[in-house]
Amino acid sequence: MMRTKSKVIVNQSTKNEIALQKPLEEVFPISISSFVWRYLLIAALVIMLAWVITGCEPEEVVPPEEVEVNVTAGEGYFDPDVITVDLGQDVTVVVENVTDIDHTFTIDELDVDVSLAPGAQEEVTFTAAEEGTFEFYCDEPGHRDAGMYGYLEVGDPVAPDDNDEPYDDDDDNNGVY
Ligand SMILES: [Cu+2]
Repeated sequence: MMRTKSKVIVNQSTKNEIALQKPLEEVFPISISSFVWRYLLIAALVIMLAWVITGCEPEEVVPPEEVEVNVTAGEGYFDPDVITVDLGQDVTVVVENVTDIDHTFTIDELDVDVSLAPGAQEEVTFTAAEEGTFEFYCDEPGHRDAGMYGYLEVGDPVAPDDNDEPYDDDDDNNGVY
């Protein structure tokens, strides 16, 4: 009883499909279905490709345009001794000399050269326009060797192999100068 009933429904829908397909094929002698489907498939592939490419791109990180860093110039050290900024940032370094002798805060590559009187606090602003690692140091005689140096890392940081090794370790005076 049930089997007979469902058989009738199947037969009816098959008849309906045939009835719908026939006029379309008559109006468009070249196969309309494969023609349309080809373009739909290409469109779908283009959309998927665009989606994949967009998805694979790293998310754009927009760093703040300006950054301020406080640095202490002490007896034989800068603190911090590594400053990390993003490429293109305008960097303001505020250096405080906490000793009773003269120091400088110098970065050769960026034309930064600030003199620091005893107890003085000075600030210098520059643009981190180039990616890389740049040494900052004190230009007073002997101070660089004594440990008054550090590194400004711009963009993708390339840390020196050993930050404890000064540029010239020949005369190790253990921070005394
Ligand atoms: Cu110094």
